[in-house]
Amino acid sequence: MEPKIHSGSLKADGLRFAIVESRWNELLTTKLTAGAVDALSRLGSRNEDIEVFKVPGSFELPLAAKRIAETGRFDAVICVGVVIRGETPHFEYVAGEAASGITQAALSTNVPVLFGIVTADTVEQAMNRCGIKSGNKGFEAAMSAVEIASLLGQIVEEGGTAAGRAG
Ligand code: DLZ
Repeated sequence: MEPKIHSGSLKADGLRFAIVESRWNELLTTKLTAGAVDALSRLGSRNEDIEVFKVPGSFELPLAAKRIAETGRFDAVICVGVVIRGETPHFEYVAGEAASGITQAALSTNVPVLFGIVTADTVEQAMNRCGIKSGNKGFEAAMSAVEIASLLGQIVEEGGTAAGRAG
């Protein structure tokens, strides 16, 4: 018998999403938010099921994401920000703490919190990753948000625990 495989679908209808947007490098972060909204809409989300929260900088993303996740109103929280090494003397702190804080926010709330932060060496590199030329990290994070929210929705406790079945 083949193992049962669970994987998330790319259907966003019926799911609710929060986008947390850093205002630092706002010309670019608004493009990430637009990319995320575009992805969610293409996957079936309605605008009334998407809310955007703005924070001052990427360092503030994790706390806001955690509080938003704790409300229980959203199936996933998508964080978007842009941190540019050449312009940020304490780049490692801002980018590193944002990354580990986002992980903690997800693990402590059991709500997916997505990393849609562009970390780049230069403004030009950052622009390229915000949809100015091709890829958009907000779009990618939103796609992942739909998939992981769908997968988590499939994980239900069936037939007791493994320990219980083992007797
Ligand atoms: C202070 C700062 C700097 C220098 N650079 C960035 C950046 O490139 N991207 C970003 O999102 N935020 C930056 N910040 C702001 C910090 O994230 C934070 O908002 C402040 O340090 C206040 O806590």
